Amino acid sequence: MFFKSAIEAVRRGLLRTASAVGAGLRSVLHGRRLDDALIDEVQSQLISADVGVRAAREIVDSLRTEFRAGRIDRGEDALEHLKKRMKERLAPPAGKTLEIAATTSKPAVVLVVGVNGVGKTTSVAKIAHSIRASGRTVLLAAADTYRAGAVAQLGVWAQRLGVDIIRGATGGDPAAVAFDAAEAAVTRGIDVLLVDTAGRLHNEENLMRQLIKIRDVIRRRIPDAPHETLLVLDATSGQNALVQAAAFQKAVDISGIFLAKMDGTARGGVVIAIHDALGIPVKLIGVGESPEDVQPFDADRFVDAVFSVDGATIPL
Ligand SMILES: Nc1nc2c(ncn2[C@@H]2O[C@H](COP(=O)(O)OP(=O)(O)O)[C@@H](O)[C@H]2O)c(=O)[nH]1
Ligand SMILES: [Mg+2]
Repeated sequence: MFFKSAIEAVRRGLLRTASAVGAGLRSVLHGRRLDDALIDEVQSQLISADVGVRAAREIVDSLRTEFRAGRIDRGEDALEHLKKRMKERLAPPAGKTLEIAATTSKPAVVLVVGVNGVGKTTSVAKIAHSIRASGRTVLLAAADTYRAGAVAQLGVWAQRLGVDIIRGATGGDPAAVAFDAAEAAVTRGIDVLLVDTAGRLHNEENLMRQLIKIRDVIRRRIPDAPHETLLVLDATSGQNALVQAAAFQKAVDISGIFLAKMDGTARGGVVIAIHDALGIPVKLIGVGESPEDVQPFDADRFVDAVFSVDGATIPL
């Protein structure tokens, strides 16, 4: 597989969500017989895990239908039904991996966008690490020239990971950095160019305009780029992530979501809300601060993990 992840990371990463959602539902349903009040409790559990009100209602409605039709009566069967419904809801377009895994064009370009502090730079490092681990070459472009320290932060990762980086001065033109990086990636025969960007400018309009400019400038050198435009969202920010996604989607075509900080939240159900509201696939999840702490998002595995009793039985 493209992204190798340690079993430990999976367990650790989804532990909070698993104990909140899985254990929560289990404690509500285990050994019980269904009734309307119990079904309402299931709905509250789902909403508090940030599954989203609409998704929670629809999932629970289907449970109620099964119950009223006499097809589901035991809590255990209700749990199985909930698992099945969640997996269905997360079926494609979620769960596809990065386009660059398949593309043959070289260099493949990944543009990474998102608001300040969501985890863009860390996610760039994680992707770089995975690509390196698969034996391909990486070049980083430090196109966040706005925030003091941002270029240096990516520089530290580049050094730690042993990959090259193209950078400009803080306050410099990020589009110029992106163009230089595209040029360098072509002439050096690099496999994958990862472009880190700013998350905040003087205002949102400026930010979006800058992202469009970065994209267009890369296209001058690599016409079919970017092959992937990844929006990084912070899983702990709950429904606010949806608002951000809508704004970025309007400006630049988002091809996938990198959902960072899944390890820091009991509300991993936001994956379902994002998938429902946006129809953009969640491709990767971040489960920690180290370069290894990344996993491809897989709907079945995610739901199984969330429902596992204590995180110890998460299947890989
Ligand atoms: N726990 C955890 N922390 C993360 C994850 N991704 C990023 N962070 C942390 O979030 C903070 C902001 O990350 P950064 O990459 O600088 O965000 P950026 O402003 O979007 O580039 C840093 O302290 C990171 O270590 C993650 O998946 N899990
Ligand atoms: Mg950054």
